[in-house]
Amino acid sequence: MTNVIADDLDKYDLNGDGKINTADNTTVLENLGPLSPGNEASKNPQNRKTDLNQDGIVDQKDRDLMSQKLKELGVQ
Ligand SMILES: [Ca+2]
Ligand SMILES: [Ca+2]
Repeated sequence: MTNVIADDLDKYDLNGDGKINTADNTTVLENLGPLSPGNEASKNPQNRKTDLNQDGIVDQKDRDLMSQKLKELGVQ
């Protein structure tokens, strides 16, 4: 078992299942795109969470953050 600190879970557990794994990485991929007020996806809190660096768009930078965290946790 990996020890996941609460802060990490809060930030990286995008689907809310209590684990950080490839499913959360998939959630990032599914939500790629801008989170502008006019964007339907931005109305979903989970989609906003997917913007890990909070810059208003889900893109490669957020994918990198997720990959980095998965690597840190030893998740394949
Ligand atoms: Ca999860
Ligand atoms: Ca982002």
